[in-house]
Amino acid sequence: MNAVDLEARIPNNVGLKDDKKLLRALEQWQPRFLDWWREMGPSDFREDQIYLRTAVGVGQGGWANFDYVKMPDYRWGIFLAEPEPEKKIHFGDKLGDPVWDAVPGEHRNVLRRIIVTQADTEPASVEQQRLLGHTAPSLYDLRNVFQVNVEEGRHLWAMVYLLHKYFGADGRDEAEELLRRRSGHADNPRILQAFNKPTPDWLSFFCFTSFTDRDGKYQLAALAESGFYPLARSTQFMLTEEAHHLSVGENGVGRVVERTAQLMKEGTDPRTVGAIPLDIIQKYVYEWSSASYDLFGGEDSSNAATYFGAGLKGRYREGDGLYRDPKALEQAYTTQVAEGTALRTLEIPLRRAMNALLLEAYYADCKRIVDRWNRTLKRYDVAAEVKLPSLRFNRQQGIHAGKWYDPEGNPIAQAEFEKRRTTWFPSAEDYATVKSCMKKVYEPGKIANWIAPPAQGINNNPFEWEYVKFH
Ligand code: BYC
Ligand code: FE
Ligand code: FE
Repeated sequence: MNAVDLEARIPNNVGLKDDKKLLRALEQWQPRFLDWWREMGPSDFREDQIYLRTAVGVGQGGWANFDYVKMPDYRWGIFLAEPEPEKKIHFGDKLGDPVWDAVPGEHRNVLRRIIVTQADTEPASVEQQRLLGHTAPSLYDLRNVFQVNVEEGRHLWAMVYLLHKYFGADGRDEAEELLRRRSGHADNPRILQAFNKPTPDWLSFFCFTSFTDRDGKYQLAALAESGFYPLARSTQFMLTEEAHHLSVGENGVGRVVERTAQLMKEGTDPRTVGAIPLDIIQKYVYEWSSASYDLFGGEDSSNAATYFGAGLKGRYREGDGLYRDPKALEQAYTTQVAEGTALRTLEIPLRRAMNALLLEAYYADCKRIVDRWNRTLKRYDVAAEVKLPSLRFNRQQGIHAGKWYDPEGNPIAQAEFEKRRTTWFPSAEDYATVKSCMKKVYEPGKIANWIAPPAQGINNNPFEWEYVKFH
């Protein structure tokens, strides 16, 4: 294990100074990353002091060091979690072999592809959130979106390091492409669909960090099991940062729900006071959760079987001994799919169902946060609940793509789906309503009327703390 080198131009614990060729390549990529950040990162706010967390080490506490920084001066670094000695591959066909510290030739292409797909989501999310600073509901929230942005930038660094170090000229080309694709661009979009969706307002942002970042958690967790050890160690460290992004989402939607519930209890129509009615919150949840389900790929996937068999991508918490068959050759996964307007049972050999298993673990986690939002509604005596749609609802990938279901997962006719579309998804008018609520509040301790203050501030500071100091 290398010590953390914080003084280097690229802070790292991967011994960059001893690998001159790699160091030179990354130092050439660095100014292009900064150009991309200036062009596509948060618009404005470059000269402002943001109360940010920066990694200074990978040990306990080392990754949570807080200080005021100007975003372009943030120290994007390359950090791998500590290796375990004599680590073995713990699933798939290579079960029991030592983990790889180099890329096995036969898996080079698939591994590169997984890493590029993972990498691509990181800058994409920064691009999607680019304008949000201008409408932040409080300084606390403003600081949070910037924290998420700089860390997604660091996640890009984490993947670009792997591409440069292990994939030669191809890896360097991919690293360039990562700075060229653009979220939502007609000709050169980001790879996965949810990362091309506009995120025009803070309710979208909170839904994104609730549901889409949560896909990130589950994908990273699956990669943290990888037999390609540098990838596993890299994603293990990314997960420490990811927890904050998820709490921003879960608490963010929770605070919107709370404000709406307060108003409903008082008998005030949220629309009349610049807040967001519950039916619009529900539509956003339908929209972002179902778009995020698609990020798991198909439920029946030969790619997924290959990744698992090769020991590249495991199940959620595969290493914790939760599964009785580490080769996943014995069982089948049973699910249901529409046939006309009925459901029929479908059996998928377990290895091919790895995406479906990960999606189920993710779904249970989403259910937990929605239940929490519903407890808030109940606390304010609001009878209505927010519903998490079925995994079959509104899918563009996998076994349900091209089929039609209502949010409960009942098969319906396409015409019926189209007819009810505007009752399930935000309309132009709904977006306009939300947009009309988005007015910036930059005074410490003040907050917009559509959202409740957080229960806690950052790093034991109160909500009233000056999380952003404008220049
Ligand atoms: N959109 O066998 P299939 C995060 C393609 S988020 C477009 O069913 P597979 C973050 C697929 O590529 C986590 N295309 O699925 C969050 C394949 O193409 P080919 C990001 C899609 O391959 C917030 C075909 O359809 N990380 O970190 O097993 C902020 C059939 O695919 C989509 C990863 O995703 C889609 N939604 O699984 C910041 C991990 N789904 O081969 C960051 C790396 C599938 O026919 N990626 N396709 O040309 C993977 O492990 C896999 O690529 C996927 C897809 C899970 C995405
Ligand atoms: Fe990330
Ligand atoms: Fe994230």
